[in-house]
Amino acid sequence: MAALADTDWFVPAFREFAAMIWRGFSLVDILLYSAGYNEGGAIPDDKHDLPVSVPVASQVPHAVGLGYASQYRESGDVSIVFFGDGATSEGDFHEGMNFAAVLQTPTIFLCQNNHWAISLPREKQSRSRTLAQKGLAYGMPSLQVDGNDILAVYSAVSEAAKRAREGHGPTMIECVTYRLGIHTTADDPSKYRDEDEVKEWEERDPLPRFQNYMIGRKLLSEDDVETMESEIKDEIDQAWNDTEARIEELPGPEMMFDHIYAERPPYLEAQRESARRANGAGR
Ligand SMILES: Cc1ncc(C[n+]2csc(CCOP(=O)(O)OP(=O)(O)O)c2C)c(N)n1
Ligand SMILES: [Mg+2]
Repeated sequence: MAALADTDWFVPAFREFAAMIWRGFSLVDILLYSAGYNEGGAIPDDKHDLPVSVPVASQVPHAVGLGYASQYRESGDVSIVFFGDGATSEGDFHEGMNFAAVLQTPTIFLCQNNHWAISLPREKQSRSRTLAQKGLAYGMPSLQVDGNDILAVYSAVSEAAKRAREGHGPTMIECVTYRLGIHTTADDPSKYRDEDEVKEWEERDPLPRFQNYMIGRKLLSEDDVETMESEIKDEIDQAWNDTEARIEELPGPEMMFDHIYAERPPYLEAQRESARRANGAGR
């Protein structure tokens, strides 16, 4: 996102928290959303950001539509959409890619190939030698970059954005990376993958790698790192305290019954009341 303008359209999947922080989302909103409160996912009207999209690849056509609108209105805005290796098997991905290439929309398709779609490994996801070649098949410039090299990704996105702004259409960028952590808090990767593979990729973790690069170039000192880490830790602790305070003020699980029926049928009203009481007792 650092390579793009605030007015460009940011279309995330569910793994873009760093990009969201860059775009100005507050930690409290991010934590609130992750704790199950939609209030944390609300986007102010003047922002060119879309909310988190959980249904895999469903965000791809949205980004293409935004690019198409930008082209039609000649606003000069680029749209960028994030998705995973698993998403490249979904219909929405293929429909979006084809539409973008045919209409030459200013759209960047940013694939985070982290080698896993929950428990499904990359080699069982697709027979294609690279994921980037799927973009070539649709007729758009496509490239594979080292996704753990921050500067390589920055450079690839900058070039794609320049092409899009000059009217040369979409680009697909496959960032080759690895999901070091668990997929979600309900996941146990030890059931399906080898610890040695994880260890190998830990060596290529983009954060220490970029930090070492900056220290080597004397752009950052060990002291700076220590100060920043302690400031960030405080910021996170504060954000979590603030999030808990916000949660206290919000309705509990009974809100799942809201916004479904204009007038709630009696049996849902009873369930809602029971959820409200159970939640109150838990607090
Ligand atoms: C349409 C749809 N099918 C299944 C799921 C369940 N699901 C959530 S994430 C995920 C895997 C996604 O893999 P990938 O696209 O590689 O993204 P990653 O999580 O690795 O970043 C699946 C199958 C979903 N959210 N949406
Ligand atoms: Mg993946």
